[in-house]
Amino acid sequence: MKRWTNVALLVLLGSAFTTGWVAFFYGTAPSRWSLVIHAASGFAIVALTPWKSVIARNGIRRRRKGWVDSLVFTILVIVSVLAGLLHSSGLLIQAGPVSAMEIHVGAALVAVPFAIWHVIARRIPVRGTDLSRRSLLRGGVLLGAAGAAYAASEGLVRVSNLAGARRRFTGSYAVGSLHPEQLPVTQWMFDNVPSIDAAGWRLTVDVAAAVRQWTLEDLMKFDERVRATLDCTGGFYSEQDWSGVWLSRLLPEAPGAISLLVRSSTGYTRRFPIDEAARLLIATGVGGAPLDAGHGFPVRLVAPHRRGFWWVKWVVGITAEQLPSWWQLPFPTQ
Ligand code: HEM
Ligand code: HEM
Ligand SMILES: Nc1nc2c(c(=O)[nH]1)N[C@H]1C(S)=C(S)[C@@H](COP(=O)(O)O)O[C@H]1N2
Ligand SMILES: [Mo]
Repeated sequence: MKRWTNVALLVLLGSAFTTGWVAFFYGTAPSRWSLVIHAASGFAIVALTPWKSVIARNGIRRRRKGWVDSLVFTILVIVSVLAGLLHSSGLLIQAGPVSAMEIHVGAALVAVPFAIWHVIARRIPVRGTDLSRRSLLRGGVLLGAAGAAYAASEGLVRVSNLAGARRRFTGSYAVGSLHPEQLPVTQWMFDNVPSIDAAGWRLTVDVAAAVRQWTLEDLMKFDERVRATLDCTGGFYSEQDWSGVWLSRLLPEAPGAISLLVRSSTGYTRRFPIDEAARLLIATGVGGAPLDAGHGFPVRLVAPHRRGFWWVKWVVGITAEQLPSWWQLPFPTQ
């Protein structure tokens, strides 16, 4: 049971980590599916506590080199799981300046090097019997129990009418929908709000070497609108009425181009399939008023059905390229 427990934990940690990021990547149905697997993996990790405690107690008694690191690792996993449960139940969504979701993901990220070290330092040789009938059966029982516990917890959240009952399929909570003044200002990680002078600002659209520069005045002549939901991976969403111009209107024919690189004045970029241009709004306003600096003045991208990190703010450049849209890191690095 000892070997089996450790191997199961390895698989479950990998599953929770992967499905968490898959859920962040999509703003549509795959996000929900991956969160079901995610939550079940998390519950299964918790369910293994009685067995893992025995292993850990033995290890700690032996004071093996690095046992303190294993304790730090344990604390990080506990913090991450607790923050995940607080977020999902709605018992604690925000703790001062940070959200439970940020703590959840932050603790998981910090735990990664500890997890790698733990598995290498305490490595166990893989054996054929790890895939035996009995091992797989145990795995099935564990996942069944974890799935049932997850379903029960969701039921409990609804019956007790906790805030968690009102979260979106991505797990996010509503903030200030249709009240643009309540829309939070948030960055992916380290970006700073630039102050941009509208008079000198230009939007450079570069398609097959035909470069066109748009002024804010040019763009303000359009008044195309969309109601869209900005769903931040920090754990909130907000529906707003955006106005501006569909990106496709700014694009001349682009033979051979298959993606669009949208660039912020800060260097933050995201790449989109060129076919999506008719569904991407270059927004100059929200709720009938111009954008403010925090929300992307003079223009920002509105990418309905995509998570917030695709909604590039302070856009200065759009380039049509022959690179596939997946030719980028899955998440921004700034
Ligand atoms: C939720 C994830 C995990 C936590 C919180 C955790 C925690 C711990 C702790 C606190 C110890 C005792 C201190 C030490 O010996 O360093 C330990 C020992 C150990 N862990 Fe883990 N661990 C986890 C996952 C894993 C995984 C994925 C593996 C292997 C694939 C593993 C293999 C071991 C082994 C072999 C020992 C040594 C036991 C002994 O010396 O008797 N652990 N773990
Ligand atoms: C390996 C570490 C992780 C573990 C053990 C873990 C575990 C959990 C648990 C137990 C929950 C609560 C599930 C529920 O009651 O609905 C949860 C929620 C969540 N986790 Fe993780 N998680 C980990 C890492 C991550 C990462 C790296 C991300 C994102 C990149 C992430 C994203 C989420 C999201 C979005 C929710 C909210 C789901 C909802 O409210 O429906 N998690 N996680
Ligand atoms: N240039 C730039 N654009 C950005 C970000 C950023 O860090 N830099 N953060 C993104 C993220 S993660 C979100 S959720 C939204 C937040 O938009 P808001 O501040 O208008 O609510 O902007 C997106 N656009
Ligand atoms: Mo975000």
